[in-house]
Amino acid sequence: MTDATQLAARLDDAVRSGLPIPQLSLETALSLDEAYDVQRAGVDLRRRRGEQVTGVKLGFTSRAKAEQMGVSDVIVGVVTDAMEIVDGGIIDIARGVHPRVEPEVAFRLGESVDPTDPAIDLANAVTDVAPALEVIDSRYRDFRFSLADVVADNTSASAYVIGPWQSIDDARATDGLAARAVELAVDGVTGETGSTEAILGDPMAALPAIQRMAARHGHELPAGAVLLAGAATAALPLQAGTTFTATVAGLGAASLRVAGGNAHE
Ligand code: OOG
Ligand code: MG
Repeated sequence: MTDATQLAARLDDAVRSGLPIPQLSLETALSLDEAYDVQRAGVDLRRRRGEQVTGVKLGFTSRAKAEQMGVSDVIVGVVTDAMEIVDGGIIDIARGVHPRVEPEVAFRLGESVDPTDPAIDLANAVTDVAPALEVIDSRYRDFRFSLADVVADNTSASAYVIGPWQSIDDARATDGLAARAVELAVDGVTGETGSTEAILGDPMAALPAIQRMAARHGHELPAGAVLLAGAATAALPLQAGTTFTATVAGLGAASLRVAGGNAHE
């Protein structure tokens, strides 16, 4: 077994047990490229269990998020069908370590794209856009990590909810996607507010970033893939018995009901 496979197995055990582990970087010097190898090995484990990759996600596209977590670089991770929850669906937090939720913007690809092809502009392959919620759940104790740690941990990806899709052309025709108000509400009460501008100045800017990162780190971008552009506000801890709703002005809302007892940490 390679180191990457071993490290990925430790993270995968933490996902499945809900029990946090110490940061890998405390014991193993991990470069960013090695961290992406660990991420890939973890996704391979999921694939072998029958999960299918549904898309990719960007992390730390917003300054509020980067400051919340004390890091400064954009990162990319992978989402699978096992992480997808229908809009208005239920998540059981008893399964998680210390899950948090954040409001996002999601894109959908109408055709498959080779990110390494310099002639391709990923934005031209996007057909739809939607409001979304992402559940992040670091497998590290106290939700603390270095950039390499969080990359190895598949960027804390845990679950996601996509609200109603609408045509990207229609959505952009009315005022573009930048500077749209974003709200994360808890049982209908405003929790966090922000703007889509927090996502690299304009969520459309997430697309070249995804293309660049996917090319560099070997992520695939097939037709139908979901692209999560990153959070527009800081994340809130999931609480059992509550409903979280992300609303993006002009795009609508995505919501998630939280069931279960306490998370593990
Ligand atoms: C890493 C994931 C960051 C985002 O939208 O910025 C992320 C984390 O905060 O644990 O998903
Ligand atoms: Mg996110």
